[in-house]
Amino acid sequence: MFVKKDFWSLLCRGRKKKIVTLVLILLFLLNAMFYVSIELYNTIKKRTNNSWMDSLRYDPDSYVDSSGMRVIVGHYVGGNSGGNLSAETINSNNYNPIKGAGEGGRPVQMSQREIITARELYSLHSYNILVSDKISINRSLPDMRSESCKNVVYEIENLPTASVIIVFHNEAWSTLMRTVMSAILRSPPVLLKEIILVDDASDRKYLGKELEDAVSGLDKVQIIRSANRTGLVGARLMGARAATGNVLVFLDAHCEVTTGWLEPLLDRAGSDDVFICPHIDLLSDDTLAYTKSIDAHWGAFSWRLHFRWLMPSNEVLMIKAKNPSKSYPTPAMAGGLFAVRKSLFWRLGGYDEGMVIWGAENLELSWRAWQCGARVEITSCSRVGHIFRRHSPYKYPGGVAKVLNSNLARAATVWMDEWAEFFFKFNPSVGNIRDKQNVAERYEIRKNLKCKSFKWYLENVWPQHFFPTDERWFGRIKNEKGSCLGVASSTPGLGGPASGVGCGGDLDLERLVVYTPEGKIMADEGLCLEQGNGRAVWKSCSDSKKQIWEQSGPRLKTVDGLCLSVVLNESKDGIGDPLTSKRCMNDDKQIWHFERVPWR
Ligand code: LR7
Ligand code: MN
Repeated sequence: MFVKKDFWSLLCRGRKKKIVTLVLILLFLLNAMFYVSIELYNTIKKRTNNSWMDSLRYDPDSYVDSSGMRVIVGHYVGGNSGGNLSAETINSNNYNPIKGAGEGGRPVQMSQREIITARELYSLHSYNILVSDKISINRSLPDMRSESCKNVVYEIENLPTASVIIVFHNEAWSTLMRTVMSAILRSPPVLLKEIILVDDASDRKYLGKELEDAVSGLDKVQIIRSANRTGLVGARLMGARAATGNVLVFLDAHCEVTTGWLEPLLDRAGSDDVFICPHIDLLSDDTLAYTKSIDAHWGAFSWRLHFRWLMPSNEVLMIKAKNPSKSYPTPAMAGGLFAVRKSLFWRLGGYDEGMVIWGAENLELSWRAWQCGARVEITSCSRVGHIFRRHSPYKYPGGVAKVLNSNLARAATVWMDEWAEFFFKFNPSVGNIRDKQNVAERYEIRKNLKCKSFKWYLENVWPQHFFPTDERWFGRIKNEKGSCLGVASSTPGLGGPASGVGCGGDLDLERLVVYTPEGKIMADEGLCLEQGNGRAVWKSCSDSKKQIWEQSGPRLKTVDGLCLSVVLNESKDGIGDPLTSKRCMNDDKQIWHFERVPWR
């Protein structure tokens, strides 16, 4: 047997042994140094290649979809709230407005030196605080309303009054105050009953006395403080309990409202059982420029219950074209910006107090509203800018996943019926904790209000949805050659050219599709397989005939009678190879196997 001792005796004896050991150690050290320097070189190279904003901007959950619609993050990766910044930096307010900066909603440019500082400070709030601090809290903004909105005349004396509720946790002083000032400057005084700031246990020093001093001169503004970090639901409920106006108007703490924002909200909230949302424009996280967001959008959600902006239904597009100042329905709201009659808010059960910190309350509220007899709508006549952040800057006690999953589990359990089973089945990390949620009180609300089913919601509020149902086939569609239909993982939700993908397991949502009775092949994120010019593509589902695939034995035929085919390039199985429709032939590449997977 060859043991360690033999090895050494083979190599050397006595003094020689010491020399060999030394040489070995030296070699090891040299090797280690070599690797460290390679790593260092790579990091430096990476840094110089990407501009700093690029590296910060990357987020697989936010993208522009094929129709040009910006699909927004509904799912967060926690940030590092300041990283290595000193306590002094974190706790100080450096608001120092420069005359003219950001006026009219224009972008603020920085010098080379400022860019470096801005980069260091970015993680504090996940937006450019240096730029925010240069812009006056009273800055002017453009009027983004359509002409028809500007022409609507409201009888101010007949509108209900508003309590504006702004909750915050460690928000920047300048963005918070700009939210407040924009509301004061642009709301008819008779309609603005009060502005309630709810501090969700912030620990930044400048949000203490300095904030109190700032608002003490503003007679309608008050601050309520939560002793413990509760999250936005708990904080909003504190605000709602203190409110004395007729209508509750919620805003995030990094918004800026524009001319005429309040009247359409109050008009609609006052006259119907509706949660009415403004049209949300974009405040750049980099330059704080006010940018118009795409006109035709509504809110919905993906199979994993991530909030998404999508193209609205044709009916809604028609309403908008015919009467641009009319509010229109949306399956779900983004969550932060909306108005509702105080009495309706409480009658429908306020919020689920079991929801902590962040997330899922917007879906829960949207489902509850629709299923229990109210509506959720958007009015494009009320325009509010909001800073979209790519990362959450604050801490999630217990971890992001735990917080988000428990909120999602609560919402799904109470409102989604069979689709809760679908969600839990394919998201086992949430399914595993469903039984830990005590939602008895929320069930009670559903029962007492005689709320409708989730099936009703899907069929009536969002008939364009892309979820599986009992009438729709669900599973894997696998080519004879071995690859499956699915959206390539590098472009989830983005659409684009369709290729064969690896088939994955039964829980692999990326490789599972819905096949509807009318012949649409739907993937998650509202993508449908469409025959484009010379190539099949994944595109936002629409009424286009090019999205119809008729099943004919083991073949999938377009309306023109062509057969869906995988175009083998280098591979034998078609993984990564293009899909397109071709003249039907006796060819394995056109043979598809339908492997059903139970959806719940
Ligand atoms: O623990 C917390 N306590 C708080 O008070 C966590 C947050 N907050 C405050 C926070 O300071 C902010 O003012 O709650 C507000 C919302 O938090 P954001 O700005 O981090 O949320 P968001 O804008 O990224 O996320 C959207 O989805 C959330 C789901 O829980 C909320 O519903 C947000 O209000 C909502 N924002 C919008 O709808 C604005 C439009 C953007 C979109 C999509
Ligand atoms: Mn926000």
